[in-house]
Formats: sequence, structure tokens, C-alpha cells
Amino acid sequence: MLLQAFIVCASLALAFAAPFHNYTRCANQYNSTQLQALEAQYTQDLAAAEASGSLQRITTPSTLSGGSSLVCRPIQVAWHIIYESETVQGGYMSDKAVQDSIDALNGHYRGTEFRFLLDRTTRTKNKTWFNDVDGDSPLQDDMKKQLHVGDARTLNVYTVNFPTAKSLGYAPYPQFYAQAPWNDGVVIKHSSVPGGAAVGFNQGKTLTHEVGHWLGLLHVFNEDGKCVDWDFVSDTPVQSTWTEGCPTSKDSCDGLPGEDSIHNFMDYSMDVCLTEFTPGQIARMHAQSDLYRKISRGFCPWDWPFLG
Ligand SMILES: *[C@@H]1O[C@H](CO)[C@@H](O)[C@H](O)[C@H]1NC(C)=O
Ligand SMILES: *[C@@H]1O[C@H](CO)[C@@H](O)[C@H](O)[C@H]1NC(C)=O
Ligand SMILES: *[C@@H]1O[C@H](CO)[C@@H](O)[C@H](O)[C@H]1NC(C)=O
Ligand SMILES: [Ca+2]
Ligand SMILES: [Ca+2]
Ligand SMILES: [Zn+2]
Repeated sequence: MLLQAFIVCASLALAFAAPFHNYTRCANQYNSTQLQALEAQYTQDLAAAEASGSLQRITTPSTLSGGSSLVCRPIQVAWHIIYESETVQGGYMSDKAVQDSIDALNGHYRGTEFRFLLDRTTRTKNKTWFNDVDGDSPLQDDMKKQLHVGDARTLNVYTVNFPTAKSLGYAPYPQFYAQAPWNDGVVIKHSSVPGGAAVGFNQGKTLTHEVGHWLGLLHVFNEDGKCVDWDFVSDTPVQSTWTEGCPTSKDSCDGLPGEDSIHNFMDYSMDVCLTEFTPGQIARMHAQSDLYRKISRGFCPWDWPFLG
């Protein structure tokens, strides 16, 4: 049952040749039937919330004199470092490395109203968790049950090494919060953070991608290899394959309008290639967070990151 509460982004690397790199961003284990059921639930939950008026957003005016008129949705981050030794290779992260990750995340979400603010950092020396936690392992349940903090508005991030060398991360959908609050956090490979050892995948964009799932986004490509929309977002063109490396252009469904979203954070291209969310994806993240996470929406205090 709990397995259903994940988008498990395990390695699919064996299924294809990877000429450009050694990593696979993540893989959604849901099939299209399951995703359509989830989408039906989302549509139904949204309609019910709108009908009952419970979707009304909490808007708080800034109490700071320097507050701007820009709107922010603050997300408190609890960053959990799992390590096996007090070295970068052993998974240890300095306060600066954590803040660099938060800064990168804010930069990547610049086009949205979300602002990520580090609330706390925890450090746990646990060789078993560091090396063996994976999306479908009971160890990840142990880890999260012990470390998860906050509520649906809190982003819990766990950095581990993963047993599969090529896997970079996995994340839950917002809909699953009610079912298992302790499970509501994204898990990423420690070396995918900015400046980490995962060459080609070390600008922090794995976290950006997983947080996209955490805020309700699906992959831009069809995971069954079909030219059929997969992500329920109308401004990402239909795409039948994920992208590797960073091609100059790609059109996997050339009979359908639009080229592949090779620069979209929800594709699998290398970090250097990923630069954008579309307006449709941003609207979906805002709507899903209103519905399932109740993230407050108010004016941005002057000292919050990446205004303007
Ligand atoms: C989708 O996955 C569910 C759960 O694993 C399974 O019961 C169902 O048969 C699958 N459907 C398709 C079309 O593969
Ligand atoms: C380390 O992980 C094991 C396996 O889940 C668990 O039993 C143990 O309590 C953990 N130790 C710490 C210090 O968290
Ligand atoms: C990819 O893996 C090979 C073999 O494990 C290794 O020698 C190489 O350094 C890796 N390349 C990168 C970019 O990490
Ligand atoms: Ca689409
Ligand atoms: Ca096309
Ligand atoms: Zn993914």
C-alpha cells in the first residue's frame, strides 16, 4: 500500500544505452491507468474544494516596512543529511553546502511564487540508511518516520547515496500527504547537489525536478513511449521519449505540434540543459499546493530570496 504513495524514481538505466552520462534522473513507476485515476481524484478534489469555498487562499499582508507587492508562497525546508563519514564523499554536508542548494532551488523556481527558506538542518550518521535507502525499501520508512518534521507545507529533503549507483532521486505526490504524512519528503543523491560529484548532474536540478513532483508535476514525456499527453499540462508538447544529454533539438512526436521540452526541469536532460517550467506547469504547481499543501500566499518580505 505504501508503495502506492510514491513516485519512485529508480534507475531505468539498464533499459537503454546512456551515451552522454552515467545517471538517470528518476523514473515514475505509475502506469497511465494509475495516473489517470490520480488525475481524476485531483479534478474531483479541486471541484469539491471550489464548491465548498475551502480553497480560499490565505493572504497575509507583509509586516515588514520594506515588503514588496510581489506575491510569495513560502515553503519551509527541513534538510536531513544522512552520512556514513564526516567527508563530502561520505555524504556529509556543511551548512554552506545546504544553503547553496536552497539558493539554487530558489533560482530555478524564480518564475513561480514559491520561495524556499531553510528552517532546519539535521545530520544523522547511519551507514545503512546512507547506502541502502531506496524508494521501495522499508529502510526509507524507518528513516522518514524518525526524521520527518512539520506538516504538508514543509519540504523535507533527505540526502543519501542509494544502492543503485545511477539513481538520483524520488518524490511523492501532494495527494498522498493525507495517507502517510511521515512519507511526504523528497530523497536525492547527495552528490547531485551544486558542486557535487555527480558530473553532469551536479547543479542541484535533481532536487528541482523532485520538488516539481512534490508540487504536483509529472514528467513531460510519455513513459509508455506513446505520442499521448502524459502530464495533464497543455503547454508542454506531447513527447514520447525522455531526453539524454543536451541535444540542440528533439521532436519525438513529429506528427504533433511542438518540439520536445528538452530544457524543461521535468525532462531527464543533463543539469546544464534544464532551465524552465512552463506557465501551465507553474499554474498546476500553484493549484496543487493550494489544494493539498495549503501553502500560504502573501506579500514577499524584502529580504526573501530572488525577488524581481
Ligand atoms: C497499472 O498498475 C496497476 C498496479 O500495479 C495494475 O493493477 C494495472 O494492471 C496496471 N495497468 C496497466 C494498464 O498496465
Ligand atoms: C540506522 O538505521 C537502522 C536501520 O533502519 C536503524 O535501526 C537505526 O536506528 C538507525 N540509527 C540511527 C542512529 O538513526
Ligand atoms: C561513468 O562511469 C564510468 C565507469 O563506472 C567511470 O569511469 C566514469 O568516470 C563515469 N563518468 C562520469 C562522468 O561520472
Ligand atoms: Ca503536456
Ligand atoms: Ca512534436
Ligand atoms: Zn521524475
